Amino acid sequence: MKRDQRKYFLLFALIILTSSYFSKNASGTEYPGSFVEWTTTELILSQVYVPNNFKLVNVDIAIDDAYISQGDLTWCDIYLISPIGTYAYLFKYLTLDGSSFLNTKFDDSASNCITDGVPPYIGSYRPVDNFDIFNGEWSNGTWRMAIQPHYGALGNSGTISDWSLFLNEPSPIPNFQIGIFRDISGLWAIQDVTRVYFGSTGDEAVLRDYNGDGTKDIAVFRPSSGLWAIREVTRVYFGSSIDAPFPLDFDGDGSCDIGIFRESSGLWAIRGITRKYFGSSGDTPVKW
Ligand SMILES: [Ca+2]
Ligand SMILES: [Ca+2]
Ligand SMILES: [Ca+2]
Repeated sequence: MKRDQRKYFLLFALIILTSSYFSKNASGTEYPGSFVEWTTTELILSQVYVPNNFKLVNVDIAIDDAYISQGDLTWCDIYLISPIGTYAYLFKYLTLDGSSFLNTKFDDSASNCITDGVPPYIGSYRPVDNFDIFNGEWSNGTWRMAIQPHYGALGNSGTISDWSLFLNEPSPIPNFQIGIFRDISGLWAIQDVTRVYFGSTGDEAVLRDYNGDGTKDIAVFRPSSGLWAIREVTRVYFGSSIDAPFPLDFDGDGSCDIGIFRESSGLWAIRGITRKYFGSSGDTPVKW
């Protein structure tokens, strides 16, 4: 390759590498900002409207392409303003060098601050103010990126042709159903799942998956007789009125095993698996 060709090849490789690095590090939902251009020292506000509404847990900004007149990045402040007016500086004037940003991301979790970078600031950098100040606010509304050119710059002009806000919402809470067992009537009511009668007064609810089919089985332990009644699965006698039921998948085969803890002697008895002594009178069995 000729020298020029090699130069372009290396530049091309660098672009590929940085863009793949960048896309791997982008997180959250992207809200692209619009083209911004300025030619004076007036404050510029570039707006981006976020239609979704969620509680913020992470805010990042990407400026993929910006050019500011010769060397005038030094003479700019850029800050982000949330819909309710909270603001955080990406950087302040007299702290950066050069004229451009290229695939620059402002992210609190980056290891280097933007003021430690070199033009054109490729990669992820921490803003000078932490963006976590926005966390807990609602996302919906008009966000603004404020650009304040300062007097003293050579040209006081610039463009930001590609920038985006990235917002993360909290991870959804895993689905689970709540329910009750009313022993006086034997009612099981599991919200949005089922309503059945099984068991009677004095029974203890021991809802588990006893047959390993992935669905919990409605089940009771009757201390007066040591009965384990597992609906549509089995009925066995194991334990007595001095025992606390302690059903658990002790052997790890995916189905819950019938077991008891006898507090008076510290006996653990797991049906078909083991009997051992651990603990004594007054103790409560726990699962590690
Ligand atoms: Ca972040
Ligand atoms: Ca089951
Ligand atoms: Ca098991």
